[in-house]
Amino acid sequence: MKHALVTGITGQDGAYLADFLLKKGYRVFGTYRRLSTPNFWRLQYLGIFDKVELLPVDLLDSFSITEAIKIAQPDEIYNLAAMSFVGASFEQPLASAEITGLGVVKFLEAMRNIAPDVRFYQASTSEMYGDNLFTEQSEDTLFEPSSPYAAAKLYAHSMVKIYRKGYGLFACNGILFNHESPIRGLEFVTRKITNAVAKISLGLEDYIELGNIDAKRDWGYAPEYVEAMWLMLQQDEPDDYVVATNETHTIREFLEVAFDHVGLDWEKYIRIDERFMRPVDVRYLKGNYDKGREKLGWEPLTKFSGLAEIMLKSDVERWKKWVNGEHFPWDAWNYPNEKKILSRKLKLDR
Ligand code: NAP
Ligand code: F7E
Repeated sequence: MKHALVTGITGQDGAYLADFLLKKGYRVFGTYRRLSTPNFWRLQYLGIFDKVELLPVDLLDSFSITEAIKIAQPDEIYNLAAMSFVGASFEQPLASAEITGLGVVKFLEAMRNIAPDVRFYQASTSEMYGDNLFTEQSEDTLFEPSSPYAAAKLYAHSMVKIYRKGYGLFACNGILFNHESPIRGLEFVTRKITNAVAKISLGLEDYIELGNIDAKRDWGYAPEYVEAMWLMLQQDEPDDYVVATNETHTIREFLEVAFDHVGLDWEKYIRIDERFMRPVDVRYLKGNYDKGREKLGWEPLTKFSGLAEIMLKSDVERWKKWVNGEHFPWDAWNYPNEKKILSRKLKLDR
């Protein structure tokens, strides 16, 4: 039986990947951070909490990484752990560098020393392209990061290539464009919108506050993207691949589609708030995944409006259950309104 070690198993991709690998017959080890309040709700939501084995790892602690590799004895490592919210990386640039950048090198070094035959997947990102282009992006496009998150990811991406070339490690970068789902974190714009639209449609909220709704993103469906991660590690040679849909849409369009599903006019429920604007934003992302299609045989099936529908239906269903007093593993009911969080942008109004 193959062993997989998945970092960040409590996150969106970690949970879907664990589910995918279990169905493929893997023994799945997942790393989690010790928190004062456990956050295994995604694993519970997918019904796999009892099927995975958990190991305590913090990417700030290289000994915990080495120990996890020794215990799990993996054939494949999927490094999905990161501080993944771009907005927060402007608030915590040093933590971004330490966790999202240096954390990856701790894995590569551990592999070089004690597990050189393990196959390694690194969660790279379309954010690395930055805000310099208005044409679609491929594996050959220049990177020009526009956030501490993207800069840290580009460092990690480069180190994966260096260890692959220099030490012969089987290490791949998946340059994934935005991918969403009903278990996406609530602060990301798609889920922020579907969660709020569900509440508005049930009379539980009045409006949504957003930042730059003209930004364009290439949004796909997360359960399909984790298969591409796995496919990369099944090839004869390690390489880097773009995973995307090759479509791009504004946040404005996402609002239209989401509100359409509940029969409301989006423009009546939106407030643009300067506090949700980023110091630098990425305005245009559209991924060319020709290489992945040809070499991995991977193709996205769920596109923009189908994705919005899946997310919205699920949020409406959950809030209806909540109104009826039902309890189940879910994040939104105890999530603080973002206005509660004071930060550089979201500071006190006086
Ligand atoms: P996510 O839901 O935010 O999950 C991130 C995971 O990383 C969580 O399990 C989190 O643990 C863990 N983590 C954070 N800091 C850590 C630390 N110091 N030590 C150990 N674990 C830590 O993100 P996602 O959407 O699943 O994304 C997975 C990966 O793909 C990330 O690396 C992200 O940057 C990258 N990526 C995502 C997208 C996308 O559109 N989703 C696109 C391209 C690349 P807690 O639960 O304890 O916080
Ligand atoms: O923002 C704009 C915001 O936070 C998308 C991560 O998974 O994908 C994700 O990063 C766009 C940006 O995702 C709000 O300014 C407007 O232009 O959903 P997001 P992201 O920054 O693209 C990449 C590929 C990753 O790798 C990351 O880990 O939406 N936007 N108003 C807003 N965004 C948020 N979050 N909240 C707003 O109110």
